[in-house]
Amino acid sequence: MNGWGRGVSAGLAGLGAAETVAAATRSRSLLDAAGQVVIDLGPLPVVELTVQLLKAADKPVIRATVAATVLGAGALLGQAPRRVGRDVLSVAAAATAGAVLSRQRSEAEAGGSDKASNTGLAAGTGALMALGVLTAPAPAVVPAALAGTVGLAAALVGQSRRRLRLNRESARRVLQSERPLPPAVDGAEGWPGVSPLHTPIQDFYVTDVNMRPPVVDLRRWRLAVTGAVGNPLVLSYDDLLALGLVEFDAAMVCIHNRLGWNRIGNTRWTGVPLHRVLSTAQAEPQESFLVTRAVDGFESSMPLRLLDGLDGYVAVGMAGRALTAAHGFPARVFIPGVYGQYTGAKWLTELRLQTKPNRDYWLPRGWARGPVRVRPLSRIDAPVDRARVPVGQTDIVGVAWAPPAGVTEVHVAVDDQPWTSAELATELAPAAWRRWRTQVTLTAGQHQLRVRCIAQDGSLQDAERRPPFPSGATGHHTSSVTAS
Ligand SMILES: Nc1nc2c(c(=O)[nH]1)N[C@H]1C(S)=C(S)[C@@H](COP(=O)(O)O)O[C@H]1N2
Ligand SMILES: [Mo]
Repeated sequence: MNGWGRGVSAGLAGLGAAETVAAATRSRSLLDAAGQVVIDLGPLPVVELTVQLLKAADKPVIRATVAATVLGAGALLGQAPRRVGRDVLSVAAAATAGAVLSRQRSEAEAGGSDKASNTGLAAGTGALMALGVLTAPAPAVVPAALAGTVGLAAALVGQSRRRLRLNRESARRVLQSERPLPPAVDGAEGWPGVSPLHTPIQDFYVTDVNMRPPVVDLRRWRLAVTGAVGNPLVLSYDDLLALGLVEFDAAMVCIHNRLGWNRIGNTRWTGVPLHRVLSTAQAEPQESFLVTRAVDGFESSMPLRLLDGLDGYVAVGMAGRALTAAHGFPARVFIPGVYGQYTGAKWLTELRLQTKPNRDYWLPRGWARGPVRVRPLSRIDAPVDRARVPVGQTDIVGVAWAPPAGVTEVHVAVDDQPWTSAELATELAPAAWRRWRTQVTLTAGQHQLRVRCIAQDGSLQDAERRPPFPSGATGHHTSSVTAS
């Protein structure tokens, strides 16, 4: 066995031991802790590029990159000339890194142990194991690497299974609301290729700054309403639900949603109107900022007067079920019409009223102080880009959104021909997305289809192509098709 092989084996054995200890003490995976540092400290241009290139695969890729870095470091270490103390020093460095990682933004109250000492123990065990393999007699190296790989795989699978189970338990609860809405139909049920009116929860995009969603233990969870309130509250889940649940249809949009992307979902939400929570707490109207804080320390805030013009909710359900862990179980703040990163925290734990502007999670990372309003946008669902269609009549379908006011018109253009109006499905709610269809006649050859919408206030979808940073993507979504 050469030095490289021994080094990689040491890395595998160390990682395996560390993850096994982390899983056994129910604390955070070391790979995740390191990935969290990457997420929290990543400079804005790098984060933007990662989102653009990796879309929803960002977290697994970050995890794999961290693992590759550990193994690469092991390989270098393994073939480096041995000097007195080299192994001990590098292993001490690894353990220190582990201890530093353990001080990261934590998953407090996430239904697992979250002690820094556990992460330190895991890092230390991994480092010792790596040292053992670096210095062990040759016949022991391969078995150690194998054991490490098995331990690593088992620990990571075990972690996600546990989360999945807790997640399922939470999602089973069916929420009864005082204002049930009629079933969601808009007349576009028979339009081939159009997005479902309500996005199935398993297809609803997930965006957040956590390597894995915090899984909250409902028995320990509380929502605190603090700061400039006459009647500070500490609400259990049942206390919160007792304030009265309503249903509403609305699209949630991520500010990273590019033209044609799926970082938008439309569903039926269940929630407590924010004004009920705030008036129960006797929020003082002169106080100007409402800070929403999550169990993981994420914070997003807004001027209180925003709620004079927009309806806000402490949402507890999507599609008639309790929120899933990924979507913020047990509660999140949602203000339809405001982009996701400004709309409020998932895994909500505190509503705080304060006079001074807040240092939100995104602020030191280069984003403007919010809230940023959702820009009206539209999307062609079918025919998809590069599709082949028959010459003659072709149906075009899609969705358009302009929450909270709604969409009043959708226009489609072929190549540089004039815009024509599309047929709109029935409006489910102004804050929901609106399905549309039209029919065009295509001659043989390549054509570019283009869509835009008009919002309730008469404003036309912005034609200028802009990236998501800093205030949301604009431009026309297009689909290039070949008729033959
Ligand atoms: N606690 C917490 N809440 C959060 C975020 C987060 O990273 N942490 N991300 C925000 C962003 S950027 C978006 S787009 C929405 C996404 O909600 P979803 O994952 O349910 O679609 O949650 C928002 N709330
Ligand atoms: Mo987002």
